[in-house]
Amino acid sequence: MTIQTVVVPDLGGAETVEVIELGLAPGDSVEVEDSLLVLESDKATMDIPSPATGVFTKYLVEEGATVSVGDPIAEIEIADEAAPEEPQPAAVEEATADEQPVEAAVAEVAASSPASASELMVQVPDIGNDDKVDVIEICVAVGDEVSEGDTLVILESDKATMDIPSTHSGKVLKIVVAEGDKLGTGDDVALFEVTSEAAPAAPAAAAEPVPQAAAPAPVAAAPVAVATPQQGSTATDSAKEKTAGADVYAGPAVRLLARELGVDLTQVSGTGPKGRILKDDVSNFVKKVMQNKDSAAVSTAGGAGIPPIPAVDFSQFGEIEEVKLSKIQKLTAANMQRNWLNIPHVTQFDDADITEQEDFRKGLKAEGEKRGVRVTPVAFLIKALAATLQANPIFARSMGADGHHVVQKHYINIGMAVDTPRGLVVPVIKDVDQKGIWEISADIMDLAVKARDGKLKPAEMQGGCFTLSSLGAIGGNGFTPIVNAPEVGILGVSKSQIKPVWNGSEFVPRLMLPLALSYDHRVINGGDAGRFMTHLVKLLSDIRHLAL
Ligand code: CAO
Repeated sequence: MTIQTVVVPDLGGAETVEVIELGLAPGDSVEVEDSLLVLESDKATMDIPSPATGVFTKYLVEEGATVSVGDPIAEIEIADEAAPEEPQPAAVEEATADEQPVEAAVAEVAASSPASASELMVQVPDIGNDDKVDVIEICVAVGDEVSEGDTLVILESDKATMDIPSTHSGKVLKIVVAEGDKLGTGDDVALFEVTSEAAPAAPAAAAEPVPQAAAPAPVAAAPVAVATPQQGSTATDSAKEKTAGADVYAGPAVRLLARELGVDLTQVSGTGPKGRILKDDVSNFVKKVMQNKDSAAVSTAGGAGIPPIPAVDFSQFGEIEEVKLSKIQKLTAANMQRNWLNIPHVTQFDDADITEQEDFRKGLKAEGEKRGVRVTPVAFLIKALAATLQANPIFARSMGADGHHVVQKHYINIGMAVDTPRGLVVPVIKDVDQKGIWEISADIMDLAVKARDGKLKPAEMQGGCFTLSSLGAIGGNGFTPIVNAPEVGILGVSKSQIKPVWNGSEFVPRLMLPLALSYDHRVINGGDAGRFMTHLVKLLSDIRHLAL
């Protein structure tokens, strides 16, 4: 085994840098290219990768120390066959001699292919890698005036994130790459109208050289640079808005982790020096998101820019206890929030005169007892809803997922909200249009019992076209139900009451049933809802129409 000392590599122009992150513990295994520590200048942050596979032994610096090129920073133990033949300093020299500031490389390549006397095509410099790498961010837009050194695009390989800076000041005429494209050394990036004094043919001196992500050297692999927030990024505000991620202050290892986990780094708060995002910040962000997802039912986190509801310590006001939510309650809360936020709701109200219907229903009591079926107003509501849906099929539609089409259902299945000790469930009565009041009443009883006993099968809660939520047995004058997406309509029914109704010559006592129809205004217009409600009220007020 050989102990190998890792030294600070060429810093691409910076004289000294600060040690800002020491992430390994003695005994940690490292693969070649794994990040050993992170250095930071006032322009860039650099992951220092391990030059070989082995075991990390110790750091030779402390966090916060200032180091310069050639300073020993860490030791790793590597198998003898993996040790480089050359002693380390030579290897470093070799590595740094091979390195070339990116800007100079860009200038050279660009100078070789000017598009016209004042136009310049900026190309990818030697990225020390034969493979093409991903364009992860475009940091400028056509028409932007950019200054020399501004980041044009950010490339990312599985080892490094690289800012490709502009070699000249000027105006962006054309961007010839898109996010997700793969680029290699010498590929075109953007066409410029050059306004800087330096002619394209004369490569500009590298004013702010950015260290190049070169191929790993035997001992001191080239650092990988990432712009700090203060760095050059002086592209126009419009470009910044489009590419907010370009302003994110994070090292390549963190960016890679974020990309692997699908984390948008602009959403992550950095806890490192100067707000730098650390791996822990990304992990904590993911944990928080997963916890919110898990308990989405009670999420108080703000979504879509909505400020979160502040957490309050209620115990300061008196005795409290935490009551766990059931799975159904959590699901219901998540679904309600989803439906409320996604659907533009409108609720329309009316009263149906059910005086005669109630007389008829009460007259069915004796036969119902013989049949073992209890007929409640809910059975008439469901029967009337089926006929109303047939007459107004727009309410049996669902919005297509792409927003470009709706789905028209040619079956009539009606969901019925059931209040249970574990929470709200919605079993579905199938093919209601083909059933009579007795059959519907039997279905209501059967499904309500199963719902309260927690014995509903998933298939019994699927396939609804429309939902009925009846609070009639409980009470209330009215409420605005939330649409049960992907359905587009729901009827809320409150408690019937005797009310004085003007019959043209006098007030007469009538049994009035309060109805509230909520609908998805993306699919249903007020006129559609008005026709639906009028039809329903007519059927409920004179159930003879149901037989027609
Ligand atoms: N007005 C006045 N009385 C009504 C009524 C109304 N709109 N609807 C039902 N009733 C009466 C019935 O006449 C019956 O009384 P009688 O036995 O004296 O005739 C009694 O209430 C029946 O109540 P029920 O609840 O046992 O049966 P139901 O068929 O009316 O309702 C069901 C079944 C499953 C819809 C209901 O039990 C239920 O769970 N409702 C709650 C739905 C809910 O929670 N909605 C909110 C969802 S959003 O949070």
